[in-house]
Amino acid sequence: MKILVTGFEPFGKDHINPSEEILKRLPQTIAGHEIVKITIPVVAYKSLECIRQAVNQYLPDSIVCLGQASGREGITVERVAINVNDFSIPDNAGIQLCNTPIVEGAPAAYFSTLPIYRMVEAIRQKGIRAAISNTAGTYVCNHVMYGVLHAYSALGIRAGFVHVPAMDTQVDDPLKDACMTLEEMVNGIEAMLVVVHEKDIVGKEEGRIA
Ligand code: PCA
Repeated sequence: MKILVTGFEPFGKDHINPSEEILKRLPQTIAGHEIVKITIPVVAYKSLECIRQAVNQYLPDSIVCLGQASGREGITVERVAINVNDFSIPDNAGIQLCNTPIVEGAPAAYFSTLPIYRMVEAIRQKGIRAAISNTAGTYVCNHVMYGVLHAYSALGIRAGFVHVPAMDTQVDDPLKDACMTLEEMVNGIEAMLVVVHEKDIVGKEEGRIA
């Protein structure tokens, strides 16, 4: 299988984005899957246009988008994207969209089509903190997740979004503030990508891990 993995440029006050740093360190092949990596801008619609070009060029079987969520303790696999742009800060083009739909007239939300429970389990099996998240926010990460699911779900391309915490080098006090080392994140994301084309865990009590 071919997996397109995306990361973001830095945004806001940060000069580095762990999602982009992870991309640089991921191998070209993981458990037989070919990994195609692209960094996308933190800009509404332009981010989606970059993904569209990459999908046309590489024809991936799945799309896994990565982004930074400062304040979160672990790697969080997103369940759902909503059809709302409501940016708390301007994007990197200086535009701050407020209460607008991402795609006019399209459904209110899309669920990830990745095996999110299986992915969380795979990360935890490496001893790395991970959980399901029920909100990708209303900024560019949610925008990208929604746009990708809207564009590609019907074509049978699996897609979803995963947030990573701030890196230890980005926070004031790594012992107190929520963060992770880049090495831990890379190990977790690598373990997670192994299972992206597996079936999800459904309908059994012991499968409830989030
Ligand atoms: N995180 C932002 C956008 C880019 C990124 O890495 C978000 O959570 O929306």
